[in-house]
Amino acid sequence: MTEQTAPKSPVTTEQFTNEIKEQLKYAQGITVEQATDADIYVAASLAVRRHLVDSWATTQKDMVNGGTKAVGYLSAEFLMGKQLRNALLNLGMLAEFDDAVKALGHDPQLVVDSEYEPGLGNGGLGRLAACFIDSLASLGVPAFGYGIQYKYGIFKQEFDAEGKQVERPDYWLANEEPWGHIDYNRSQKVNFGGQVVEEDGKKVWKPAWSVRAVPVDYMVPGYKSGRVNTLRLWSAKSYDEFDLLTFNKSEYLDAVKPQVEAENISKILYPEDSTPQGKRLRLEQQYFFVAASIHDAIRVFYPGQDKPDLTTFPNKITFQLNDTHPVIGIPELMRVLIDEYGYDWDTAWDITTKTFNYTCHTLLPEALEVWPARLIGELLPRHLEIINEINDHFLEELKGLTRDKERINRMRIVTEGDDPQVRMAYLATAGGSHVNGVAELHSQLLKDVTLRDFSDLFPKKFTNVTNGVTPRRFIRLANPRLSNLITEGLGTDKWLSDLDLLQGLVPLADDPEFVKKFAEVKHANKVAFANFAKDRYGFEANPDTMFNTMVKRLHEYKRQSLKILALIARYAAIKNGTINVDDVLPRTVFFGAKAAPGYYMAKLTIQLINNVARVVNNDPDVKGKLAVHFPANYNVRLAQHLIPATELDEQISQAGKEASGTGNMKFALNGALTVGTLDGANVEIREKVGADNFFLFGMTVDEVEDLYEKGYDPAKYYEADPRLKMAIDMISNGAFSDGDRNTYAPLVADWLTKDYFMTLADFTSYADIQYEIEDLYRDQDAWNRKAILNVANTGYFSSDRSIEDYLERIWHTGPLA
Ligand code: 26W
Repeated sequence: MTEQTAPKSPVTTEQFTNEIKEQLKYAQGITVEQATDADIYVAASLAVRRHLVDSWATTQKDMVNGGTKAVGYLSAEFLMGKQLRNALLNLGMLAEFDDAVKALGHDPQLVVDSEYEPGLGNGGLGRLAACFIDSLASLGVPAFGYGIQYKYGIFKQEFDAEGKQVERPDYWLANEEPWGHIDYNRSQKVNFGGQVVEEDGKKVWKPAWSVRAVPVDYMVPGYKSGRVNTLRLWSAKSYDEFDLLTFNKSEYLDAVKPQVEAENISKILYPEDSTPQGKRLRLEQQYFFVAASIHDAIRVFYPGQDKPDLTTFPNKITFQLNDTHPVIGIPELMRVLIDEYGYDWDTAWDITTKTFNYTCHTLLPEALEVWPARLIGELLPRHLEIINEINDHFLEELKGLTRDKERINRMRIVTEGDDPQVRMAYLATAGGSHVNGVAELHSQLLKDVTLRDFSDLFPKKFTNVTNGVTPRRFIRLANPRLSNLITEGLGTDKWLSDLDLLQGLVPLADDPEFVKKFAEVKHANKVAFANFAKDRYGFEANPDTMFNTMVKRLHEYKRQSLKILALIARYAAIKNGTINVDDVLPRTVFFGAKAAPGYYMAKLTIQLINNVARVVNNDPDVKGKLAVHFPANYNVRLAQHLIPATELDEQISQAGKEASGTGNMKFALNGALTVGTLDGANVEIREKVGADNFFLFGMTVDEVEDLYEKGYDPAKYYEADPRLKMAIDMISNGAFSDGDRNTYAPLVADWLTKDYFMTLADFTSYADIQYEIEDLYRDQDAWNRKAILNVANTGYFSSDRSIEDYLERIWHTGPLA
């Protein structure tokens, strides 16, 4: 007997079928006979939404009337993934949906597939925000996600005939979008530019132009909590519909110019992941959504009050800054309190520092945002004044804490000189109560290196919250076969809201019957992925080979090149007989990665991977032994298909560079083994699953540091390992560029002379561990046993646990009564 605690559907199949028909008829004006899959998708979504509305309203009412502090998660990115099945799961309506859609003569899978995935994020940081709002709702904590409804999300990736990345616009809003509710009556005015003048001894900002921020609300249903929170994404609209005066002069394009410019603000998501461009429009975006959100929170929590007592603001809401992107919120709240509500500096500062907290998501120095003061002054002159004043007060405070002048100087929020810069991470650290990193190692490095001066003087501000992922989307929805097996093994489905229960699977790793079932699930997932890939991308993947995956943004520090070099070395070894063909363990390698459009080396690496795939897959000498596939446009949907089918997962960044990683958690929870370095959350994953159940290789953070100090010479490693030499020589000799020796010359030159992330230094240990991996894989029972132990021991990486840590360590609030 298995205990079923999943929510019970509020409707029967028959009722739901009728609701879909109603929507088709009254909202869409379409008959059942005319309806396409996409029409059914819209109708079903609208029908599902109606079942959430009551809980949504109660949640908001209880939030405002009750005494529970809410969380405002401020994030420039929310990478939500598709909505329909997630809502169905949380309502307990998955089966009713399938049956209703079939009754209407459609295939449920095709209906679900017609949803267009909103790509409102770049990668880890955006997806984490989506997992967090799912967990907040599931834990019943009142929360708002606040962000931007970009008209164009992350670009659609295609490959041209040469294997180069081509970016295409992702105009997701050109499709029917039943989830967002646009609420013109709750819009906010956001001002820009102009000057600050003094009137009656008071500073008054006289802005030059304004934009209307219109909220688009998405319901965020909790799993089993009965709560529905709000994701409020702001869309920019112009106030000047158009300028009649200009229009009369029949200069039509000039007439609509202000409108076009205002609406540009929410037009496109910046595709740079880690290298800030310092672009004016990006700062406009940041201020736009943060200013609208702060005003919105005041409206929500002090309804109808002209003179609210904002000293209570930090008891109403706590704002989490998702990286530095929303940090302009700190001077904005100061400005609102001082200029709009008349508080003095100290009171305003007290309220502000109690309200904000900051999460850092990187270790790369170049990823820490720094804005030229000049630019801030042009766009937000009053904010620049306030930032300078914060800087002055802060320097005074520091003088009381230390006599070390150099240290004080290093900690300046605004740098000195002709072209002063505002360091947003420092502003966030000074202007909030807590700073956290996203994995143990990362938080430690923040304290020891990146924000060392701050952690020395304000040790209590610093804490860690290790990332997590939502088990609803990434196990239950992505991997129903494994979910059913887990429920069967544990005798309950409670694990979906208490992921530590997975521990109960530990003894089953030694139960041959369970191991067999687990192996069957994995194989079925591989077959399913092969079918999906054939259908969607047109390639054949053999499910009887090892499925080995590396999916993440393309970045040098993540070291896709380490994987590709090892792969080429293996290919060469098979071809020239260094390894006997019969001894080769058949492997299928999958890559998924987008590169920032301006990131030359990353794009060249993509081209190399595609061309290695072309050569390898067409070479009869390695047929059946080695295959490489690079499906374009890796996104949440592809993740949901590929992760459950993966057996070996790659987390091979240079130690000390990946803040956490969250893909690593998704893979372990879906029963893949990881080959990885001691970096980010890999460290904790390995601790939880046990060193025997994780393939560790490469240098540690300290070893990396030592090698830099000693002076790193990558060419030495090239000479020392013939496998590496062979791989690099093949690339330079044109083996993957039809004989052209120039194509990859920049990559080769970089490896041999700079190799900033020490790919070559880690090559030997990476190539060697492959033998261990393959030996284990030959013993399928032993492999699966370890895979089960990975599933059983990674319940800690539920985003529910991350949110509980935030509640306890940072937010000091909890579920609604
Ligand atoms: C353009 C400026 C910029 C700077 C930094 C854009 C984006 C960033 C992000 C911080 C990059 C990012 O997504 N970081 C990732 O955050 C994940 C969630 O915490 C971690 O798991 C990843 O290790 C980290 O790279």
